[in-house]
Amino acid sequence: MSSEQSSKKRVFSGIQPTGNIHIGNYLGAVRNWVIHQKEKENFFCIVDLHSLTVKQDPDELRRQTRSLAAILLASGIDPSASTLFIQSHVAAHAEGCWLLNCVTPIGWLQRMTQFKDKSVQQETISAALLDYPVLQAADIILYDAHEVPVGEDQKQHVELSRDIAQRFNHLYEHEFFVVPEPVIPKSAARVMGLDDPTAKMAKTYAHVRGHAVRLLDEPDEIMYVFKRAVTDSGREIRFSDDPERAGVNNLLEIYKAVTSKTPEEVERDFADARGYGDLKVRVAEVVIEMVNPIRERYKTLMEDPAKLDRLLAIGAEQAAAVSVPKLAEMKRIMGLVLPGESR
Ligand code: AQP
Repeated sequence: MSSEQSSKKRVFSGIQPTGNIHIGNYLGAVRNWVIHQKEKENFFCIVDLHSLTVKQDPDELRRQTRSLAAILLASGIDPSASTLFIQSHVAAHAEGCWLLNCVTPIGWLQRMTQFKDKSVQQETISAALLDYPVLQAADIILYDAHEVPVGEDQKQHVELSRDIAQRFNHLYEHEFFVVPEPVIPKSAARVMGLDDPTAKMAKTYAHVRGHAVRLLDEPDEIMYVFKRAVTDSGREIRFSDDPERAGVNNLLEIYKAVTSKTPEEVERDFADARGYGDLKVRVAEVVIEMVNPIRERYKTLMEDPAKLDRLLAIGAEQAAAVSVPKLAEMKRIMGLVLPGESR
């Protein structure tokens, strides 16, 4: 590692290779990874082990894992500035999770909102669904990450990672883990469903036409989905926290995030709009302009799967070079005998 790299803040963030990546994932997380990657030392992880917490079709999971790698690269993740890798390629994550399980009170996990939400959707709740945030804590703290750029829905999990890191440090009387901070964007931290602006846009429902704009959607589809977006019976195009006006607010938030304008500039842009129909078309246009080059680069990247695999193998090696020694030291602190250790 160069001295310039080592003085940079370390960043870790992950994304699951399941469902269709949508503009919420992009604006809430991935785009911010890309924008700040040159200023930081970054580890971006395709968290396939997290995907297994609910049942997956094995062939589909394999296909989506490689496809997500191509989407992230097409979105601007630069392998010379960021380490991009697949979680299951670095066994330290799963082992670290086990060790952290031993210091995590179960009540902390039972309180997690996502566990409560997702467990009601399952016939059988896997132990892994409850344990998910401990694996996430291992993902983050094995890299001594200072910052975790995520959408608002992941804030609670990152805060739990902080609690787990602090608990380990306290129990073993050692400032061993860096205590990470969630970094939530000012715009688009919680993009809402276009068919239901009271619920978060979610990968699980991205196959339902009208719910989400997926990053690989063609322009016609994007226009169609925006034109059908749920709004209200009014005409006023202004930001608002009135739940009745959540649909218009969501469209304005998306426009604000895509164009990086201030709320005042956004409202000024729509001062001459002829009703919500006009608003929807204009928001669709800026989103189409944003995703078109990503979709084109994605197609090119998918033509060479061997190259993608090579990049991911290099990423896994770079990630292991950081997390494997950290795991070994963690084991030593906890009293495990390391292989070949004679004392
Ligand atoms: N609607 C959203 N708005 C802003 N950010 C979002 N993120 C997810 N949804 C939104 C952020 O995207 C990153 C990757 O998310 P993930 O892989 O953990 O995805 P997830 O939470 O499984 O995906 P979804 O889309 O939320 O689907 P569901 O809930 O159906 O599983 C994270 O940083 C997340 O905050």
